[in-house]
Amino acid sequence: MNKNQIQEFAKRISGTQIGPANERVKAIVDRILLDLFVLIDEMDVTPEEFWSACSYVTELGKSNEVGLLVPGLGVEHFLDLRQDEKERAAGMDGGTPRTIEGPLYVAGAPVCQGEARLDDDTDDGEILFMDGRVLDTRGNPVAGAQVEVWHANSRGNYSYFDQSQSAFNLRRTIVTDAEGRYRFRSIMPSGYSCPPNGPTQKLLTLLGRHGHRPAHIHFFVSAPGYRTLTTQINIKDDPYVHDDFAFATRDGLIPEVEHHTDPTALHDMGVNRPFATITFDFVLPSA
Ligand code: MBD
Ligand code: FE
Repeated sequence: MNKNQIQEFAKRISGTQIGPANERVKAIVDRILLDLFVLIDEMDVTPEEFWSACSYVTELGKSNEVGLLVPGLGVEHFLDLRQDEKERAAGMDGGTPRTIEGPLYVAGAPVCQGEARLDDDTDDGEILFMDGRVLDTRGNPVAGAQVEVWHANSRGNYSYFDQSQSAFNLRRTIVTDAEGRYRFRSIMPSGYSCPPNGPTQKLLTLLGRHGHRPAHIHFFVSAPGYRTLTTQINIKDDPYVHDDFAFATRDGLIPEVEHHTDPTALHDMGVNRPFATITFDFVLPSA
């Protein structure tokens, strides 16, 4: 088929409207179909290939992995890059870099004032103490900000999705104190890997790719009058820190990690095994 015939065909499909449409939805669907027809034609996609792709999408949905493939294909990071660009153009940039939410947030975690313990004491991974402040772009503390934090356990699994963990394990909302401070005790996360037999890993393998993320901790940081920040920090020592299948690692999101083994340090922190510390401030631009 030539390009004209394909365009005429796409117009015919688009022209079958018999009542009011949602114009935005219609414009997007029309465009997707035109691009799909062109792709099928130019790449000579066979019916077998096409139906195999349909089965794949069905399997992706049934396995609840749409939200996993989207970051894996770089699409979620692409949305971040566009958001950054829009904010730069509007002169609303600055602050801690945003990065993808991913598919594993769960609303409704317990709310704590100033500090929290995130783990339920069943994980024997390295103890982690993290602290810092929420600041505005002038460096003033933001008191009463909400720091929502969630991360994987030492096996790389998230509570709720991993039913062997207690409810809201490694998930809390911490409200900053008068100096804008938050702090928590938890367990050092391990990196996440896509389910090895799931559809996301299946496609990644066809693309010659791995499905690993470096160890990371997610945050939503919000306060009235400020732009809500969705971000993550990455754990510096992780071999995948610059090789994330979800493309979420960014400069400014890889804090130093200190590992403490000295008995005096353990005693001072009231723990009986080695621990790590991370300090990280979040900077929120005004809304
Ligand atoms: C994760 O933990 C994650 O953060 C993303 C983006 C994708 C898969 C698992
Ligand atoms: Fe994650």
